[in-house]
Amino acid sequence: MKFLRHRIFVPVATVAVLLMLLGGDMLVGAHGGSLSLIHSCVDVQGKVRITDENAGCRSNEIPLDWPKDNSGLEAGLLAVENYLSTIATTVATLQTELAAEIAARVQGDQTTLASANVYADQEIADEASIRQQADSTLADSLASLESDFTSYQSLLGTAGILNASTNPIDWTQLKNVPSSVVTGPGAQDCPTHQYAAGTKADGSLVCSPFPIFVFVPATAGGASVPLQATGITLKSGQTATLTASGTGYYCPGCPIGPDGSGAGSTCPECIAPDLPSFSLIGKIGDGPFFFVGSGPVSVAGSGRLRLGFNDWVGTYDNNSDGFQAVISVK
Ligand SMILES: [Ca+2]
Repeated sequence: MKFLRHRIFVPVATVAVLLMLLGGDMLVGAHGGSLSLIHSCVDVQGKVRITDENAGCRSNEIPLDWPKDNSGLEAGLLAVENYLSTIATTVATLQTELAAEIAARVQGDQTTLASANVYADQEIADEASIRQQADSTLADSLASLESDFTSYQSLLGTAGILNASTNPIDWTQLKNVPSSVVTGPGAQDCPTHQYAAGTKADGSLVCSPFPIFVFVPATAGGASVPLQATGITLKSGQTATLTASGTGYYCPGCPIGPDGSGAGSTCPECIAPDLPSFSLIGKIGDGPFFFVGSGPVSVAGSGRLRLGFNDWVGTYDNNSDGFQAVISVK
């Protein structure tokens, strides 16, 4: 037995691992009942346990049988040794493969983690970039709004601007705007010999001494340009006195003064057929057109005073320049 222990000691140390790994179940077996053999079980430490012919080996043992005359015992031991050696080799291979698999998985996990970190970093960077862009856009919008607001504040604080026809703001669409801002101030609201030059945001008037100077473009009265507002709203009993000068063009290369074709002449094709062609004309409220020319001419009525150019209907688009009107109200 000393010899047997020595010969199988080395491999069984490894077999022990395999037995533990595999639970030893695969090596358990009965001895087949042959009475011509000596039956034994060899444990993982190389100890031989003689058994009867029908016994089974334990989970940590392998069966070993040899003839009762001991013939073939050496061959059997060699077979066991070879078998254990093979198992040891297999275990070593499995251990190597297991170590490689573990290393590969660790490497794979590290690679995946690194990729995830790179992806996450990129996502964070992208998100930060988007946020920065949004912040920048918002800042630009706020700056633009602030600029617009400053401009509107300036408009609100400037006399004569709120209800100007050139003002892009439609005050009639706004809430809490004083009615005088929307309709325009009346001349009667200012002291005698003064006119309402404009309205402040609080509805109070800005009054200025007459006369008022109003430029009337030669396009005023056509389909695309309304009659020129003067800012004057005449009340019954008031009289406006107008004079005018300057040169308008009723076509390219066609200059004309405020009298047009001359007092007393008519123009059936014009917007005011009974008045001289290409002359400065006026209207109070919804009343009829009246001739202004170079003036002076005094008119009375009730309503807004507006001025225009008496061109042929549909021929205003080729007009340019215009007349300077001077208006006083009493
Ligand atoms: Ca024309």
